[in-house]
Amino acid sequence: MARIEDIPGRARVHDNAELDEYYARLEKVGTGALWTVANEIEPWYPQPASVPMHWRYEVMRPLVVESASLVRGEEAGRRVVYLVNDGRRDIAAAVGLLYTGLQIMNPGESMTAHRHAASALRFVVEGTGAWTIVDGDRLRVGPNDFAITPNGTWHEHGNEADDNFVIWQDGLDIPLVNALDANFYEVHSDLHQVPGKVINTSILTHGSGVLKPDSRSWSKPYSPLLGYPWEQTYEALLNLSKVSDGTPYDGVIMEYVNPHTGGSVMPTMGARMQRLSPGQATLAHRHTGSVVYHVAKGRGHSIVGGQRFDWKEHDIFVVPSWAWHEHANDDQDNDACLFQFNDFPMIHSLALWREEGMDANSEHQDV
Ligand code: GTQ
Repeated sequence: MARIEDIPGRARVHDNAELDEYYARLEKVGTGALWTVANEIEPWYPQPASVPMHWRYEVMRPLVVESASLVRGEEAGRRVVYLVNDGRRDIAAAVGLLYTGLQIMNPGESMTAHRHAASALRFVVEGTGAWTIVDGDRLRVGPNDFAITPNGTWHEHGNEADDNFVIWQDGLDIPLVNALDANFYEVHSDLHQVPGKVINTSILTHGSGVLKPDSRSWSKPYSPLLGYPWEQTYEALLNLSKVSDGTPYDGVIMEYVNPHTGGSVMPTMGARMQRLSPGQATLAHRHTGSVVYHVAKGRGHSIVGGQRFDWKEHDIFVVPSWAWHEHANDDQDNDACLFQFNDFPMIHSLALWREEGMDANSEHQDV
């Protein structure tokens, strides 16, 4: 049944018996009449299948911990509880075309090396001892550190601690790469890489924050810096907070960058960290692009598409494309930090970015 919009310029053909019979003949030869679907496939504004969702860490954590004794990492490949958007069960997306999950590694455990066309990133939630090896570079990561595994890089990871497990959040563009029919997957022929002798080579080479090495040292389309430590990130936010309240919609927000170009860490996904000072509340805005948030620090709430999410440390919530959203730090004494990853680099590179903001005098957001 065509959705009729009785507006000049929109499809407004009323079906009748003659047309129905014509549509049946079109269908038989693998075709259709555009005017029966036009209003649906060309909406006035984005109509995400994804809905705003909030996953509480206190609910997820026991289930994630349970998986550590239910399945062996070696058999699971990676032991992950992934987050499913109610509107995107079909493609394993948390929002839009982004996948996310919580991965747990037992003390002393390691996973096998593999690579794929999808890009991956990690945000460490708890535990010491986590490491990854990305194209031979062994990287150590701790709580609130951010790390990347760009598409096509060999990667494997593990936990070298004796007494605690590691939980980190994975973020991947799997649904995107599958939607583009461009996914490939390979298991490393030796199951493991032989890492270089120096740990954190990429940080030592590219992570000074102010100096970049000789420009011929990097030519790949993603950041040469594989790890972004929390201490450096938080210090940058605190410093910026001394001179600015940030943007009206996000507070103090900074992007993790490719230090070689100043651009996003990977071509498909970007990541940011934002700081809301005690009691700070932002104005609502909306934009194209999908966002997965992780509460790195503090407690507060966000209103996303008219739904209120009261969040605290390690909760995850998502903002679908074009949904109004605003954030508030509900603690009057302590700051709050939200980590996010998003599909903005892709949206920008395809010239699809659009943004609208409420001004301070507007009524509260409508959906
Ligand atoms: O570590 O590359 O959560 O390939 C899901 C698929 C993590 C990974 C996931 C993956 C990975």
